[in-house]
Amino acid sequence: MFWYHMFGATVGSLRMSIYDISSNHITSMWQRQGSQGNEWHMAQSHVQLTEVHQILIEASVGGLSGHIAVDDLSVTKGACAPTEGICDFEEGDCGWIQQTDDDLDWIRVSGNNVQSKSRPGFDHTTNTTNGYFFYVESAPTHVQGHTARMTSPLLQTGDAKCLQLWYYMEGQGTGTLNVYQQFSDKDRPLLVTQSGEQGGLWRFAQTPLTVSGSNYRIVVEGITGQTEQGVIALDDVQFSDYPCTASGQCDFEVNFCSWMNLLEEDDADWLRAQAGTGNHTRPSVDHTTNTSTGYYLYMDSSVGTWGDTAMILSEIFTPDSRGHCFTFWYHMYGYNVGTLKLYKNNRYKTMAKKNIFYEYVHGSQFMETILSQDRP
Ligand SMILES: [Ca+2]
Ligand SMILES: [Ca+2]
Ligand SMILES: [Ca+2]
Ligand SMILES: [Ca+2]
Repeated sequence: MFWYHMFGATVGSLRMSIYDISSNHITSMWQRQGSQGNEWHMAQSHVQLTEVHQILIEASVGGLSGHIAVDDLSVTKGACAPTEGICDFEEGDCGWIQQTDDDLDWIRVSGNNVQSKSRPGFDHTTNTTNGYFFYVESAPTHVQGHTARMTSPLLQTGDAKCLQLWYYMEGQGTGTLNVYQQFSDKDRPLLVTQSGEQGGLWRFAQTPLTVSGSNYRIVVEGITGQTEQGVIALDDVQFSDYPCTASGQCDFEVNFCSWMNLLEEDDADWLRAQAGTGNHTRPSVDHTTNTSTGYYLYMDSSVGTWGDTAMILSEIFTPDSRGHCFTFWYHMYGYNVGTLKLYKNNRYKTMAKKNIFYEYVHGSQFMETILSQDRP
């Protein structure tokens, strides 16, 4: 276990590996890339090796701006203490049970023992090929519409207000992921549903849980699609005491909500920081609280080269016949400040094929726009 602090526009990456002394072999156990916020985070990894080994902590520099710090490293015997309310599937199935009245099972695997071509190479927790997740694979005896269901341990109504999870759906003809809240009295509302290819990255989903009624289990259902290439995977399921934030909404006071920095497609990261900690070109108060203690996201344009980009990506919004209104507040100030762009991205395509939806160059007033339908 150790604590780490990674912050900056071009912060680079941090990796923990196991070095097997006798075979000279290095195995990655945990990895983070890009800014992780201006705060300390804990990382832990359960290492089970029979050979004598050492732990390597490796930082690589991403550019001119940023730092990586580690502190309070410790090694204790036995498994890591579970974090309450979170199941990362690293130590086991967390008491989730495979159903037998269906066609297939969810299988707990790590990236390096999945055979299927379309697959998450990395899990979401550790970001390495050694981290575990659950997935449904329909090959080799593919039949469209076959289901795999697994259920959570029994939960007391009101224990959790929000269910958060990360899913991965990739491959031509990927099927459907459904998440239900199955009450003891047979009522079974559908909480989350996604179908088809979702762009080959871990996606965030969250849903409010009904807090009255009988006790319940969460049911996660994978349904195979048109072809055997499709894969559906699940990781980092969390039951939260706090209500879910509204879909797409974020004031950045606590974290990034469901927004995430892109790591491969751009040059730098958006940084989340307290207003009062900045230099003269950053706003001295945030918009939510109008105080210097409020938080916002910013891009540090004083580093890097002209034309560098930093992108954050939202969760997926389901089409609505009335459309969606997307509203945000922005502040652009300074000499040669650059450009702020808003894109509507078709989730079936890569970011390289994104459509420019709205572009604004300079100013600091309120901006409001209507997002059109995003049907495949
Ligand atoms: Ca995991
Ligand atoms: Ca089954
Ligand atoms: Ca704020
Ligand atoms: Ca980035």
